[in-house]
Amino acid sequence: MAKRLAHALVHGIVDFIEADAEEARQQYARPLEVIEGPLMDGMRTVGDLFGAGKMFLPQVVKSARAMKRAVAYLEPFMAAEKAAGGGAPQGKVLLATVKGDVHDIGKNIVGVVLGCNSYEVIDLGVMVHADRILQAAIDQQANVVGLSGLITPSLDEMVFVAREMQRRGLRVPLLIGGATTSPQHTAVKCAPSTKVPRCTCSTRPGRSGWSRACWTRRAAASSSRRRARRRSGRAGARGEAGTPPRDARAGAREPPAVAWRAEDLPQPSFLGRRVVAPVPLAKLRSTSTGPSSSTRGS
Ligand code: B12
Repeated sequence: MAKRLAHALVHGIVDFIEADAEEARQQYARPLEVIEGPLMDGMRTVGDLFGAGKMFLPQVVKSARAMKRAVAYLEPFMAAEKAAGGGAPQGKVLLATVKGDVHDIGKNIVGVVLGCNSYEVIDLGVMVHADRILQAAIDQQANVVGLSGLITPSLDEMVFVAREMQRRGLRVPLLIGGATTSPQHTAVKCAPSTKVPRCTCSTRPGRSGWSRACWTRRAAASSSRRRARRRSGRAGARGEAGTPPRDARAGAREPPAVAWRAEDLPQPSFLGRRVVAPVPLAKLRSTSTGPSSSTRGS
């Protein structure tokens, strides 16, 4: 069954995806485990093939469609779990894929899981500017802001959103997620940019339990544990930091001594400006939007 699902995702075949998702659902304890298990594994394969140049964008679009169809099939089962469990409203979560990024499959899953855990979810969609995210969080009185992003430039955009939260005095927990995000990036780049009660990264909702840990009531309780972890310098590794790990902070105060004269420093091939011409505008644009083009702050 897992192989059939992976095959359907890789080849973008939707004909049997619902039947296979149903078979998987019966084998797993919870519908979310089907998403987190065989479906995510399938998408990882798609990502690897795409990364290796063995799949192309139109094919990945078809894969995304198949994945969305499988998730849509499983959604009512997750909703039924929620209905059976009841549960008091837990608060409002504002979700958005950050500016410049179109990936939304993961964010949508997060929204469904949160909804099933009695959160009210406001989903702003994809390619959302920081300003719109923050204004909506203020207007809607969100208890948590959740950012999704899968391409490298989104990492910088998330830092920007964190800084803007700080500048605008928005003090609600910030949840960060998406395939390229990491606890390390969140701890070292996002968390120090803002003083929100909690700044956490999660790429595995089912397993890391963020859906239970993100609301403000618990954020206060967890902050003392977080402080203790910060003191022990382990916070960065876990991605639950309000400040960077101890080593990074120590490094910021006391830069390491480098014996420049003794270092074997390579010489650049030239110094100064070099004009590269003619470069067609279209080529420049395609180069500058590529995922590896963002080096700001990394
Ligand atoms: C499907 C896909 C697409 C589809 C997206 C369709 C859609 N509607 O989402 C399409 C074809 C449009 C696409 C386009 C591009 N893609 Co793409 N894409 C993928 C692919 C194969 C799968 C992504 C996916 O849906 N995974 C399944 C979901 C469920 O996983 P997830 O998003 O990680 O979400 C989970 C967690 O991360 C977490 N999570 C996610 N969001 C959030 C938010 C919060 C708050 C929390 C708590 C948790 C959380 O929970 C989810 C469930 O567990 C990945 C490869 C990969 N392995 O990730 C490449 C990948 C992300 N894409 C990539 C690239 C390069 C691109 C393009 C730039 C290609 C191009 N040349 O145009 C464009 C980007 C355009 C843009 N400006 O955004 C690269 C990114 C590399 C990088 N580091 O920058 C990847 C990694 C592929 C690769 N190996 O090269 N892509």
